[in-house]
Amino acid sequence: MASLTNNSHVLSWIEECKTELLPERIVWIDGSKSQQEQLCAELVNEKFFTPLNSITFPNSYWCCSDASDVARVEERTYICSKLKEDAGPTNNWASPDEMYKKLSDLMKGCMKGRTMYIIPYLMGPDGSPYSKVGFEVTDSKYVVVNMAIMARVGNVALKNLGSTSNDFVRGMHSVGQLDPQNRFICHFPDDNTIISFNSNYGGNALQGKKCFALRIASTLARREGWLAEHMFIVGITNPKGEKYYVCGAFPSACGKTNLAMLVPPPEFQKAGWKVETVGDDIAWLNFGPDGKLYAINPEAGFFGVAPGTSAATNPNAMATIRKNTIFTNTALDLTCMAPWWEGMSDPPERAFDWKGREWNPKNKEKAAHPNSRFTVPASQCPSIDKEWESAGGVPISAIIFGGRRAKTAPLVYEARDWKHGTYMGVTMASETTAAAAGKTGQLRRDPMAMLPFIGYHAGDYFQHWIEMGSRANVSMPKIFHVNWFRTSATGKFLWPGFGENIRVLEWIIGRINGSVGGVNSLIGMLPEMKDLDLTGLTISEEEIKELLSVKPQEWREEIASQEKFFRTIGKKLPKEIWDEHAKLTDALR
Ligand code: GTP
Ligand code: SPV
Ligand code: MN
Repeated sequence: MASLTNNSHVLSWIEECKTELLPERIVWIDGSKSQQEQLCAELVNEKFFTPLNSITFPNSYWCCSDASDVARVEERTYICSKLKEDAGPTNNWASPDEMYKKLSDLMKGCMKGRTMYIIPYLMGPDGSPYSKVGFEVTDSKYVVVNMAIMARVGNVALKNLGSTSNDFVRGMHSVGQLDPQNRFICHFPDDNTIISFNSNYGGNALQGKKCFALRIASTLARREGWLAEHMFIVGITNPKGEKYYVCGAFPSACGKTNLAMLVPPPEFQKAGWKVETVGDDIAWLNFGPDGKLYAINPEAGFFGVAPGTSAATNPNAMATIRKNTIFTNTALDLTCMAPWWEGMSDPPERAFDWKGREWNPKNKEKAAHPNSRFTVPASQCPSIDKEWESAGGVPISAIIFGGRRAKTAPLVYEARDWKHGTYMGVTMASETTAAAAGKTGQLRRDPMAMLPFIGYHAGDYFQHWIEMGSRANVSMPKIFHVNWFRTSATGKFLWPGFGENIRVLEWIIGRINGSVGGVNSLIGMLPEMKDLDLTGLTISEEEIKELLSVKPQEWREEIASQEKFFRTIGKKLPKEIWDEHAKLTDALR
């Protein structure tokens, strides 16, 4: 097949891939609708895709992955920088020479008899100075059709690269035999190269997402003076008609997609509150011409957690996924050929579970995998912001950190300044979820929700955050921390969450424009009960007090645990972070 570009850097790299992988056929992905439809039809013929009801879910498919290949694999994810010191204590490291050798031995000829698809892709809006180009060669049709939703693929990427530039990320991917023992997700930041093998799952295989837009991009961002972050981006309009764009870093499966599509309760809507979506997972933040921070969403689609998504919790997501959507590892409602998952609605009478087995409501096992996902174009979202593809990005007024914590962290609090806010991000902790392989519900440190995604030494990353603040000519966004997941003594969530989170966003906006009060606490500024609009909520005064409480004993345990974490970062932990830690320690004495 004729190549779609005459860029010699691209073509010579493709030749190397061919020589190494020995595919039988080459197909260039051009980004056309007809090619996408053709590939989906082939996946149906191969019985990998099941077409859904063509009236209620047109052009949508259900599929199941290999049962061992359902989440990101952090133990098998490597940062192969030249020096081990540059990968730091939070990443697995291997020397680039060794890892290239190991992978080339493993992958030699792995595409024999297979087709190699070449996916040129653009991360970021067409024509944006902040956008970047990557290529992924893959033998997975599933990866191709998902990448075509998640990124801007084909000719648009080639146009943005141009015919002479060598500035692109090189990505090689093969599903191999899906062998978990030889599964590798490897990043070579010194060469802008990604190689992943033996997985077909989202974050492992769709390289534009975590591999490029976070791990590789974070190394570029450090060098070039910007931030690549695991953040949603939303526009919030208040009753005065003022609009504020806000970013938020919550760990995997901790509520970014839900907040990005938030629908305020009716009274708030009537008053004029509105939330619009720019992105749900990744933000690239650059200083704009006026010195403020501007965010773009490098992605073009949502790869969202299915379980828990319903008309009550996230009506915008439910409306978004009614066409052109791929459902992976959900259940299939056989009565109407629609996807189904726990938390969506009453269980279907007859279904296939995520392993493709007959399932009915008497079955004790879950029908959908807890990390089952939908892949859908962002443009279909009813709440998509009109600026979501703006080349210059949207100006950011606040950054919100948020963890999943049963205790200790209050509903919301505000940092004193950028350094204190950076400390809040560095010391984030959250209970593990099904988005990564391993035990769930374990509290772990997850700085800036980036623990699995920082492409270099975490201490240097924290320093980079501090320096971004020092470099700013105008004031940096205010920083907040939220926790929707605090529980009562009986283990129930105290806060209703979802649409009701607008009440917390209202306080945050009020703090930005100076229209609402708060009270100083050990850990930062907190709202008092009177500062939050709680009308219409059935929640007791005791519960609110509990949600807003800062318990010195819990925070003493917290700082001891933070200190343990700081020791693992070692001497690269910025002095500013130690200083903030010392201030809190003193205050708790
Ligand atoms: P990734 O795509 O993995 O990065 O996840 P995410 O941060 O986008 O998380 P998402 O919004 O998909 O939410 C994950 C899970 O948390 C879902 O099961 C949601 O139903 C649940 N969740 C989201 N927001 C809230 C909330 O405000 N309160 C409660 N209790 N649960 C929530
Ligand atoms: C996450 O795990 O944070 C996700 C899904 O957003 S994945 O693309 O698999 O990384
Ligand atoms: Mn994510």
